Amino acid sequence: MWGGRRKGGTGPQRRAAVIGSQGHGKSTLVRALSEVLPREYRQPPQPLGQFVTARGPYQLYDCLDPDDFRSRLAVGAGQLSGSLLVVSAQDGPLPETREYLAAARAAGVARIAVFLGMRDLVDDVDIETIVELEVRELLDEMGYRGDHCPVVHGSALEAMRQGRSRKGRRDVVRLAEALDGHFG
Ligand SMILES: Nc1nc2c(ncn2[C@@H]2O[C@H](COP(=O)(O)OP(=O)(O)O)[C@@H](O)[C@H]2O)c(=O)[nH]1
Ligand SMILES: [Mg+2]
Repeated sequence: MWGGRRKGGTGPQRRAAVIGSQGHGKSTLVRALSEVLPREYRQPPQPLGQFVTARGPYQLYDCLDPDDFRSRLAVGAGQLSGSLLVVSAQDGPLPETREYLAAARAAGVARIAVFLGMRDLVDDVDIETIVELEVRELLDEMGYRGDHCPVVHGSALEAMRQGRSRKGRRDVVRLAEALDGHFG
């Protein structure tokens, strides 16, 4: 009925905080995941921030700023499977990116997955490669093993604009697969 080719899993719910500098596309990515994945994984439409992957359901928490993240961590860091770090490929990591990672590290968040977004605004693939290296270096510096964290490139806006096209869906599905692989 829902048309997708993939089957949603029935494992336990995973929870992840969506972190990253203001304006880097966190809320847009949350919308794209909630919109694209139910169609892909043959699930009924889901509320904003929820979707189902091959392994099972997800609940995302879209953080407003590092203080909001810290207050969420204070009440439930142990309940998080990990954090999804959003970095604009156009701007690269900013001081607020670092502040979020420091807060995650301090609260004992074990796993970080990265979405390197806004690919549609970058016309030079070398820029994307350099920004990915910068993000991995920052992760290392902040105590996460940068070379072990998945980094998925894409554009949340394109995924929604082209929600029914293969190209638009591909990166969002890859991100879902990376979350399954990294967060368990
Ligand atoms: N071109 C482009 N714009 C984007 C993309 N993702 C988000 N934006 C825009 O960037 C701005 C900030 O996005 P938002 O999701 O609110 O960022 P947040 O502050 O991290 O939640 C908004 O105007 C979005 O429409 C993208 O992939 N491509
Ligand atoms: Mg936002």
